[in-house]
Amino acid sequence: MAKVACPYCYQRIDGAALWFQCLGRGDADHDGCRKRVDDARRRMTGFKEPVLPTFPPPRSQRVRPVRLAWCPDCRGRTGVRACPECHTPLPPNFGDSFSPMIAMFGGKGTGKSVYLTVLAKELRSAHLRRRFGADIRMTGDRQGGFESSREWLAENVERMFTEHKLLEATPQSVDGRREPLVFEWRGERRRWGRTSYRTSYLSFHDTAGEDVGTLSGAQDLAYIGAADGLILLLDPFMLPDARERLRLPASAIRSTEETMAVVDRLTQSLRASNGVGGSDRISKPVAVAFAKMDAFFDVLGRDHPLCQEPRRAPLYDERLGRATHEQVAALLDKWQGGDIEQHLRQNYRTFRYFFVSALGAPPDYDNALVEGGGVSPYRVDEPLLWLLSLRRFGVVPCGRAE
Ligand SMILES: Nc1nc2c(ncn2[C@@H]2O[C@H](COP(=O)(O)OP(=O)(O)O)[C@@H](O)[C@H]2O)c(=O)[nH]1
Ligand SMILES: [Mg+2]
Ligand SMILES: [Zn+2]
Ligand SMILES: [Zn+2]
Repeated sequence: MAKVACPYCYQRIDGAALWFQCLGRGDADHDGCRKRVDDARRRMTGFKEPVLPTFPPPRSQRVRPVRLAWCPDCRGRTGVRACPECHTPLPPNFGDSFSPMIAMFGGKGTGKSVYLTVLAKELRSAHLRRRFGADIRMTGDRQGGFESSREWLAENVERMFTEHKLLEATPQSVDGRREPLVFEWRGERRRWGRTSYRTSYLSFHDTAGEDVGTLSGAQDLAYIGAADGLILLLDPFMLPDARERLRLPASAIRSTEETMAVVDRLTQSLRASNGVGGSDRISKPVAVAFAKMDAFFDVLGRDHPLCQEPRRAPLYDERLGRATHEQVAALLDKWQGGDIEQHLRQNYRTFRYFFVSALGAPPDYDNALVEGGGVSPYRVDEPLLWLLSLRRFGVVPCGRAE
């Protein structure tokens, strides 16, 4: 049976044997179940609120998949599916087919929280949905029990887009960890005159990044290991040659780890969690996104192709993507980042560079404020669109924009 990664706990689970979650309705003779804290869910995902109980599918499920089940305690009917490991409710259709998961990785101070806020806001806005005719949802938009991730996002958006303040450093989670933000992207795929639907899950786990330099925790390892594709966010300010060109204030330097060390940490995590030997290259595709690139607009000059916002077509523009990759590779080479390129080539079968800026302009680093015109994200969706356009995901069409 199809093993899929749970986007909440990152365990590989059998998509055909998902559990059910009681709706607490009971029947004519029984009171409905009540909510209580689920220890497995708390331990595995950090979710602490009381929730309705979950239960395994009836035995007949093994012979013929069922969509509905009756709660063994209150006899109420339910069609809500849940992860057998962490008991988190899963979106309808989860596990029906290949449900690849995409994850994000980066060192402390790289801009992960800022990037995640901006990307999540774009994913929730209408324009990506319209552009791709896709069904994109954040889990929790139609299910209860995800208030904490929604609140996290709403607070960050308010802070950055309205109050024009940068985020405080992500606090280290005290009791377990915070739940990831999970999006479901359902796209139409047309091949040989037939239309089918493909779904991918984006699970963004905003690490505090405190354990820089170490393989931080089993959870992080499981997260990286479960992902079918990755966005690796890198801080260009940690490339010494690039930093020198920019004359940045000291307050702009937020990372402590060399870019190469972050890349190497990802490689080691992937090798460890997936058992890829040293002589094989890693097959998971990695979108290598350089963040904060607004800092280079002036250095490169506005005529530089990287500084021009591409047209938005209803597909991932493969030709433009390749050109961007080459242009970033050339910059990296100029900034003595050749070891990064070499490492990626030696360790990964599929990777591509991206030039992104979540803020769209340099902030007031000293006062942690977004400058002037406010947040105007620059090419932040491209790493994700590339991954989703790869044949193995097939969620976003790939081609050439006219
Ligand atoms: N120039 C520029 N700086 C950014 C951008 N995003 C983040 N930063 C800077 O990086 C700092 C850390 O960002 P944050 O998202 O908190 O990093 P995290 O530790 O990876 O979560 C911010 O306070 C900003 O100074 C960006 O798009 N452009
Ligand atoms: Mg953070
Ligand atoms: Zn789970
Ligand atoms: Zn019940």
